[in-house]
Amino acid sequence: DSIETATGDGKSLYGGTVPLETTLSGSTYQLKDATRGNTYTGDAANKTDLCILSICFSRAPSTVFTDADNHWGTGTASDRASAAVDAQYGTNETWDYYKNVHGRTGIAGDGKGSYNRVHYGNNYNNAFWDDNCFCMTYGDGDGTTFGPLVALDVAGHEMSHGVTSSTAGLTYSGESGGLNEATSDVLGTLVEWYANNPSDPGDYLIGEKIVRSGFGAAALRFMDKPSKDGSSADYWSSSVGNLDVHYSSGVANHFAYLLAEGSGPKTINGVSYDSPTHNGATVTGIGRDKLGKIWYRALTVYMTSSTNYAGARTATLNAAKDLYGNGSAEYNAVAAAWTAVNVN
Ligand code: ASN
Ligand code: ZN
Ligand code: CA
Repeated sequence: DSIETATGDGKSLYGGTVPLETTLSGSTYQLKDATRGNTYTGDAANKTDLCILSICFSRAPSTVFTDADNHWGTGTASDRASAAVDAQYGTNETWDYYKNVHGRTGIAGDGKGSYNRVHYGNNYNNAFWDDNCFCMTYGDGDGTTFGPLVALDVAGHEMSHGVTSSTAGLTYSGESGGLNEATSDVLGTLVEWYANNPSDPGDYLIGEKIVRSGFGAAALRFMDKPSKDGSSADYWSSSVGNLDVHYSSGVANHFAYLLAEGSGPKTINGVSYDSPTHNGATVTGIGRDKLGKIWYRALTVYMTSSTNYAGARTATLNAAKDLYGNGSAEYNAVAAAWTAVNVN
């Protein structure tokens, strides 16, 4: 059979109708993108992996989605292909963000694509990146607390765990674990902004598309004021490393928001933020693009597996020095934003 690349489209759950690069094999289209390292999306058929630590005795399938006319999904969860459209779109935007903004081709930077599995397990309320399969896995959610976990910021968050693994390798506990989680929140959020999708516009909320009324909050996490989730830290203290990594991340998420947008009230894309600061410090924002440049360089050049919050301050200052110069407005803003979250 002949194999060729084709351009189709899909009706997603969260991002409207999106373009998709697919593979025509004989007379059947596959949800597989040769322009992005053969990244594909498969159906896990509601099965789960059986793994103990990183050794897997069996794995849920990843049967590639196929379609007859290259128009994928219906935009509703009644159709198994719709979540697949979101997942494939999420890998596209994440691939494009890293390639076009940071010059990084693929999660590992080697041009290699990853793959996605959707419909993992039953009512599964999570999504995760796995370095071993170099793949993404998405649950459908239980419908009460979470819907299908295939939103753009979740895709960007999870795949950024793969980037962290192949660069700084931040250990997933203590302060380095918080920095690992924050790296995924910051870069996942920048993927969402990069995609510029009117159905899922950029914001500083994590998971706003996937939470349902039973969750009891508008999002999983809030970068402008992390304590809004009831558990995350707004400021560094000597005990922050004892928190779960999804809560110790708050300090760096807060830093990132302040560095991009500055302190004080602000409404962006219809969402209101009011970021507090330690001891009432003020920060003048330098914008999202420079935040991304500084964080990515800090992650890939200066951070190591054991970097803590004090080390993150130094790493981002070094990155800002390289990119914009010692004593530049950007360098000074990095210092001010860390001081504003009590990292001195
Ligand atoms: N969704 C979770 C996260 O990325 C799963 C995990 O890998 N810890 O933080
Ligand atoms: Zn994470
Ligand atoms: Ca978001």
